[in-house]
Amino acid sequence: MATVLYIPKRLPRSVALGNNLITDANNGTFSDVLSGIPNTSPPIEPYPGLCPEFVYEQLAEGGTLTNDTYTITNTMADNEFVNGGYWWPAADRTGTPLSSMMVLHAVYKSNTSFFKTTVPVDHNTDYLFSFWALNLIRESQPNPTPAVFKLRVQDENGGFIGGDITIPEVVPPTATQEIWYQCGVVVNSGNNSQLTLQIITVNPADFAIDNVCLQGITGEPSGCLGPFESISNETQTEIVDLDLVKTSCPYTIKGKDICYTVTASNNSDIDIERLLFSDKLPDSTVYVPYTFFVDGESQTPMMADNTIQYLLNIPAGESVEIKFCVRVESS
Ligand SMILES: [Ca+2]
Repeated sequence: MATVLYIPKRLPRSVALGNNLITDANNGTFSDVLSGIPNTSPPIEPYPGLCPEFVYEQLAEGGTLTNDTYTITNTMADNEFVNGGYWWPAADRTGTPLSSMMVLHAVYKSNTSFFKTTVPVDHNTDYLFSFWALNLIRESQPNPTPAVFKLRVQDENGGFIGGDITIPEVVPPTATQEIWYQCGVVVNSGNNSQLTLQIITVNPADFAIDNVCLQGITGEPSGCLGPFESISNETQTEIVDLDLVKTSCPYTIKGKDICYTVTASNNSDIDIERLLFSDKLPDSTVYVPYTFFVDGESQTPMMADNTIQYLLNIPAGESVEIKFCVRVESS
């Protein structure tokens, strides 16, 4: 039987990051909007064109957002969503009312772009695109959903470069407190002198984002994209070295089920947390419920577009074994 080997996505272990090249939305910080006025937002869309696929809505004092809208505000606290226990109260990434954030009520709208910006770049250079995200939905709510993002890249002529790039970090609904997570992915500029970047929300979710950033990275040439450790400060990041090996076992085919074993090895000396395992299932197959195991423990993966997804924690130098089965659909 065929053994599928995934070529590991390798990035330098340690790289230096340049300045933020994004200038829209006040360098991706939203910090020039209504500083000092909590729980409200401007009556007029402050950054026209930034979020073309959602309707801008003013957040009035004590008010909430209607479906499929977004707003720019410095705090999300004293309103019906928060007071009703659906959303976390939240301040922007700086934790002060002196800067704002983008808040999206997107729980009824998935696979939609919500942040679009065009940035000048150097040719054939690796860039780290990153942003901070907070899942507004409390885990105690019915069907809390993780926020999952992709990055869409267009060249200077408007042509799309490859497919949407899944951002490895998934932002889960949280149980005891609101949490901002930094998310991002590395892209190479190729022969382009500018790139148009869009963040896509994949799952239905309500979330806030802040501090959107595109930074050149220097270090060993990688020319690729892949998982990396969240940045701990503005200038340095650690990037992990990860191997993925996937096999299908010829002895576990029962009827029309095919079972896979995936081993993810963390070859670095950094513990990996919340790494998104993502595997698109073969055509004409579906995931067999209750067959997903991580290191022998039954777990429930996420499914989107027939892609199986699960968040992994892999200590430094260790491996995690994932098993699951798919069923060939009868034609
Ligand atoms: Ca901000």
